[in-house]
Amino acid sequence: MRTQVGIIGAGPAGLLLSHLLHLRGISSVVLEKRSRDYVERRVRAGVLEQGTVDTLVEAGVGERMLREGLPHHGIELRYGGAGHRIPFEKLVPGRAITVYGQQEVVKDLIAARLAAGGDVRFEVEDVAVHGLDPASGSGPYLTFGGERLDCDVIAGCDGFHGVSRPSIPEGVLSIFEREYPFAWLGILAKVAPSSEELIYTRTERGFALHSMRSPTVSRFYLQVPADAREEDWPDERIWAELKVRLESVPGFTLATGEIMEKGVTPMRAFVTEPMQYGRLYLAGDAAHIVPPTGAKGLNLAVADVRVLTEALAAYFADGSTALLDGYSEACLKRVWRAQHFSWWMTTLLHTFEDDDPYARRLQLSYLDYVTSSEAAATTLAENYVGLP
Ligand code: FAS
Ligand code: PHB
Repeated sequence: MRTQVGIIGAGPAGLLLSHLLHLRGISSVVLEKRSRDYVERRVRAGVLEQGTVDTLVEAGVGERMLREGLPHHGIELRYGGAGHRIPFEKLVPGRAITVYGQQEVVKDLIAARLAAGGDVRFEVEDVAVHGLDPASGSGPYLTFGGERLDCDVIAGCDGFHGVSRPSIPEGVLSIFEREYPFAWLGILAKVAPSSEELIYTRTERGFALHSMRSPTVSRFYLQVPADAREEDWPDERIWAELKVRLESVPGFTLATGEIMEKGVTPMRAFVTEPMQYGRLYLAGDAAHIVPPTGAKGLNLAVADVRVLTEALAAYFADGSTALLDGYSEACLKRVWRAQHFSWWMTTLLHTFEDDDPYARRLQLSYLDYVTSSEAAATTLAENYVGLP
């Protein structure tokens, strides 16, 4: 078999890349190790930047998102017994975020690819990358389940635990990473949101986030110890802790309901430089991870794919490699901005056990500044809705 672009992974990065390439008349094959049902049910991110919304709409896959997504024109920072709204409409007029579950984006993209006759293969086993070294003479190709797919280019969209990044020879990549001393327990609950807003809460007991997926489904996150396991958190304990942390302002009552899904996500930051080797290009979580406090993970994947699509379109149009050669540099500028913003939001709002009293006062002073200075609040707002 041969295709122009062999794509490993049917997450947001791989599926969007396949769709955008199709719109440019470029063929691809997507190889996914999990089942379609699994990837369509996997609950993860929920916040789409303005740029991501625009990309999906321009690519003709935004219709259901526009119908069912929840536009948000601000967020609330809650700490010290009070709530403070960060008003996007005032600070960054015309730009907002849309709450629309990542699994919904994945469903929309899979539907679009299959409707267009796209070649997306699920439950593919043992994908391996070959021929990256020009000296091999074979050109790049993928093997899987006893088959071989010859490609002009390979896109590694297989997430943090994928096979593409490890297929790059030792010594080529520089890795930058940070492990945080806590994790997030994510909860999906069949209960109406208790507020219109996303509420980021800092308390001495730890961080909590109130988000949502629809008028009847809420999404919550709790800062938990780095080694926490789901079984440590029965539903009663989850609701009790969410109440303590979120009901920290007068008049706010947290509605509870049936918990449909819970999962622990480690809090880590990771960047690989460069994001390419030979004719292999890494996009999304295969290349970088951010702590989800800044809601950047999914949006960075989309941004990488936009850059890669333009580079591949130029390459297949007339063989020019300038954009492909500059792929990493073009992506990493935005990646590092998102890394910093995600680190900034995480350190601003989480409780660090080894923080001394002085550090905690600094944190509270910074929160006072962000919620009282228009300049400081604009810094948060323009990064949160996504830089152009
Ligand atoms: P993905 O990991 O989504 O997709 C990679 C795909 O490749 C997967 O379908 C995988 O099955 C497949 N794959 C892996 N190895 C393979 C192989 N060897 N062969 C074939 N296929 C292979 N971001 C936020 O902004 N907010 C959040 O709240 C948030 N929560 C998260 C919770 C969890 C548990 C995780 C893991 C991530 C979370 N993220 C969050 C980040 C997340 O949304 C990612 O940024 C986003 O999924 C990136 O998309 P992809 O790069 O496509 O990677
Ligand atoms: C979510 O709704 O899943 C969500 C919202 C904001 C974040 C992270 C996740 O910062």
